[in-house]
Amino acid sequence: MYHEELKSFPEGFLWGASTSAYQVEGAWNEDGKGPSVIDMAKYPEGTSDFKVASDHYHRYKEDVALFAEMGLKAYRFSVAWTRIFPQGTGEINQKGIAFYDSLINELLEHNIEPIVTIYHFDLPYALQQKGGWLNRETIDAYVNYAKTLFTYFGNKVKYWLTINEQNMMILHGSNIGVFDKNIQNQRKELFQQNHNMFVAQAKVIKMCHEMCPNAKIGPAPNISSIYPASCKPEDVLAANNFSSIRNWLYLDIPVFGRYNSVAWSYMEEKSYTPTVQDDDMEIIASGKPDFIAFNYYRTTTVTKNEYDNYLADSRDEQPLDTAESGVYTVSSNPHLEKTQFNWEIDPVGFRVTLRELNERYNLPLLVTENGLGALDRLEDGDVINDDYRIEYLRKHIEQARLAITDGVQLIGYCPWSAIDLVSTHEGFSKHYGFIYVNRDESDLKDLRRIKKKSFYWYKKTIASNGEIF
Ligand code: BGP
Repeated sequence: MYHEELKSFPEGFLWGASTSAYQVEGAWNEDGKGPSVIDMAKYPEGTSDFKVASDHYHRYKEDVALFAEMGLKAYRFSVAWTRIFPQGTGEINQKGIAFYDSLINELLEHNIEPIVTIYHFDLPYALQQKGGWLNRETIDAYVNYAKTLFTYFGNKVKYWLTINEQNMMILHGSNIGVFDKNIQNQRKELFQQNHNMFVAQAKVIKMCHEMCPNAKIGPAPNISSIYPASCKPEDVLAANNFSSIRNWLYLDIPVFGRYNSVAWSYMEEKSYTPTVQDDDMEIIASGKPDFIAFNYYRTTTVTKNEYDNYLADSRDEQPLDTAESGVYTVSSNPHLEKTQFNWEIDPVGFRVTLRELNERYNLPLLVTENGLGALDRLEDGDVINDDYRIEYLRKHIEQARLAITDGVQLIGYCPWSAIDLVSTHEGFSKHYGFIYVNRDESDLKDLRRIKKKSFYWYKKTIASNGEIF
């Protein structure tokens, strides 16, 4: 549909930007912080670790002032579980509480709405050593951790996100650094971890509603439309399979309180089904989200899987280059351009994804990530001409507006990332931010902040409520 008149972005639209704790904060072992799985993971040689990252832990006031200058209405960040509970559970580390309290206050003073992710990949290592999400004690630890956040920050934070990209952790966890290869290959155990996370999430949603009646809470998976590579019915079926396994499994559970039937039958066929305890489904059905947050970078195209017992999970291509025997094979889409990091660019797919989510769940939607990773170059005079990023974001915002005109209830847009940070698995040179941080993979230089061209562009976009491009 080519609308002649576009609806405006709604009043109070959450124009924001995102980060996550371990990718931006640094100070990995300061003020009592314990190690997380991310701190203990091995990353490709030559890429930065997460020890200093963007040093946001020490420079958050300067960063928030820049976010305010850009005009952000919202800032989506995560709390590092190991700052609050260094061992995942036990005694509260008051210095961790003090840091986030001060960050939240700083945001509120600048009229920036905090959107808080409770858990973004960085499970406490101490819990991982006791079996991680396979051990149901982790459910209790997560609930206790979330309860602590609600107790301390529940009167200030209106938007909470339960778990970032649970689907990517399950389908891609060893690349992210949340599981080692052994765990990643134990598919049955993996889906048990998945189930336990669903139970934990539902408990926390319910608790949030009880403890913070003025707040809203939702899950934050990575959702993207799945295209069949051709109109061959078998390819269409493969796309349908992968949609259920990659996307709907993660949203049917919180929204409808049940397992997606195609995903469940896939798990049965592969002998991956989790053990579901007596009252688990009741618990799951009792924690309904207020909105759906999701991260969108690109669509995925699949064909019928032709191979027997073929399972691939390559490191080279992102976000998922996976195939499963008789289910689907991810392939590339010849109609789409790619980023320098080989990710397909698909703004129209963004509109399609927004519509699909709207039709399926009929809930308000919040985009918690969308953006372009690139090898930005600092030019003379402290200039970064990231026109490619502006182009990417502009096209996605245009499609978001079309989706709003289509009737989608979109409440906010928080691109990745507010400021440069360490990529999940491709180091510091893969820049995403509106604000440049002067360092490279190994040389920390002066870590000074420099506004990119996209900073000024986004500022104008926000000021005009998405009208000026
Ligand atoms: C998402 C994660 C983010 C972020 C982003 C970009 O999957 O939620 O943490 O890293 O992807 O990915 P990458 O850093 O691999 O380019």
